[in-house]
Amino acid sequence: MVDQAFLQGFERLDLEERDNGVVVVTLNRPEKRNALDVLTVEELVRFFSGAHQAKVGAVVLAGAGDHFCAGLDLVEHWKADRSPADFMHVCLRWHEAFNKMEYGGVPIIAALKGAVVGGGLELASAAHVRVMDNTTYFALPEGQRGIFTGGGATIRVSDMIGKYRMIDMILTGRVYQGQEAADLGLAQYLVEGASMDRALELADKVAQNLPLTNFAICSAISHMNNMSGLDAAYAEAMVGGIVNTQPAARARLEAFANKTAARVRPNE
Ligand code: 1HE
Repeated sequence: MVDQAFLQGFERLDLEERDNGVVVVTLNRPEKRNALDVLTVEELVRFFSGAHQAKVGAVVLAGAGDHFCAGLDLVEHWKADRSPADFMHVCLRWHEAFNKMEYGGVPIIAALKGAVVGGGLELASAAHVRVMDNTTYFALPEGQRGIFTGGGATIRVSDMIGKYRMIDMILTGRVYQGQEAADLGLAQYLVEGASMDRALELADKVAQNLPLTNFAICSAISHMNNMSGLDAAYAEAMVGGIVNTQPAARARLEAFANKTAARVRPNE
């Protein structure tokens, strides 16, 4: 059961608890295409900093309306006429939110539709699983807007599609959609229906894994990717030592040994 007090008091995020501790987190400013203003980013920091402690089993991250997220709130940024130091601190709060997402240990499935652009793509890239549908399109319009990335695209988008494809996206404003986008790695799933339906199915499934196992998958792998191979192997042994001997796993292992657990079969 998710801590109910934790789910209260959010203005920009709509939070809805489902079965198995799944929480649907919806960016809720469709009239501005869910552009990321300061308050939204602060609420993302708050939610993802506390989600594990609050016993959130998995998150579906979505946007209200036709678009997932239009990126940085360009109007707020223009009106604020920020100094370099001010904007550096804005970016650091984005990183705080997105790092809490990637390293926080709670599985995040992004349900992508419509525009996933600029900071919206940076937000999506901090999720562990991305589901797109036929309305979804990806772009980095920063080059055309006279700005640069600031929310981790240089790291995570490069990681997903390769440095030179990311450079091309921001340099030329190239838009990716459909099968080509999925083939490049911008999403792991491309579905015919609504991305939300598949994201909910996936979240429900992963929320039934043991929480410590999910914590390791959604935290340790990212940390290990930042290490040398030698150090990552050592860290993997340590994490494996803890997770693979957890008492809660014994019943699952016993079910396999007793031939009552489901076997792994190819898809029909
Ligand atoms: C916004 C924003 C925004 C919409 N900041 N207000 N991101 C971009 O360059 C993408 C900018 N947005 C768009 O290209 C389009 O709005 C969309 C393709 C996402 C949607 O188009 P559409 O026709 O449905 O909506 P619209 O008429 O363009 O916008 C509707 C309203 O949302 C309008 O406000 P209104 O008060 O005039 O009704 C828009 O101003 C508002 N809106 N997008 C602020 N982004 C840490 S660095 C990250 C750097 C970046 O993210 S750069 C990429 C910025």
